[in-house]
Amino acid sequence: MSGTICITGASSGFGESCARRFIKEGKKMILLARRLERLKQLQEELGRSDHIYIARLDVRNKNAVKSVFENLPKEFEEIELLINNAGLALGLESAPEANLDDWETMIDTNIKGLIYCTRQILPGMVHRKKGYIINIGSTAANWPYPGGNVYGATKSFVQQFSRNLRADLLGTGIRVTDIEPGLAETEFSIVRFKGDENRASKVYQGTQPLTGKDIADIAWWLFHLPPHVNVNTLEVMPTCQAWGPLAIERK
Ligand code: NDP
Ligand code: 8X3
Repeated sequence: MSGTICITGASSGFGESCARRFIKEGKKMILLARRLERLKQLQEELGRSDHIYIARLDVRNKNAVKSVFENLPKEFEEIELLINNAGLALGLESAPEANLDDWETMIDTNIKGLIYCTRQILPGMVHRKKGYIINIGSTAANWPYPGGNVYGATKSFVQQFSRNLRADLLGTGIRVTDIEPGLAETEFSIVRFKGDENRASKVYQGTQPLTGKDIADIAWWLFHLPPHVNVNTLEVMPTCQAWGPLAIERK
């Protein structure tokens, strides 16, 4: 089958699981992340090196994003599915104490990196009148929590950008979905807590969180829905997660 599947942030978590899920499609795949060694290992393990193009990419670097997509080998050029997954949370401090550099990194990665990749692949998709963009948002876009401040706000951007893409792409046949996962065990919390694995593991203690495979299965299912069906937003939590009451300050 023709068409290439491109996954950003494929070196761990959801992105890596999507690579493992989508390799079974027999399609070509582009796997991008900063940790090239991880991508090489994954490419070797998946055993289809002729089908998999890997490249080191920091999505925050606009010129690097342009260069990667403009210099793809010819046989990988026709991207049919872009999974905009690269992203991160940094810190859980409340706004007055949060690190401004962390805030900027989240904005640069989750918002700017995502729009750079999207803008780069859109003209080709529009030209071919075929394509699917799956953005990885978060429940944090919908449900504020203490310390979520800028992370949640970046995911609200992803949600609204996804909807606005739908508005702009009407008539092109291109589909857009924002998958919004809740608690999921990946390297997410290790990154959030800057390598503190003990603190990260406590986030999942006593729970059955979502896994990378769960999200990959959902992405795969979305991709295989008939072309006339567009799921706009798909919010998913583990069964062990739900909403709490609104917080009230009592004197
Ligand atoms: P992981 O930390 O396991 O994976 C994050 C991936 O993003 C890695 O492959 C990492 O690769 C990549 N990445 C981070 N920064 C950059 C960058 N500047 N350029 C390129 N790639 C980058 O976490 P998850 O799999 O959980 O996270 C994937 C997405 O899912 C994120 O957008 C996250 O916000 C979202 N999400 C996660 C949830 C969770 O609870 N786990 C829930 C809801 C959403 P590398 O470091 O090699 O560059
Ligand atoms: C990740 C889920 O609840 O840590 O997006 O924000 S949460």
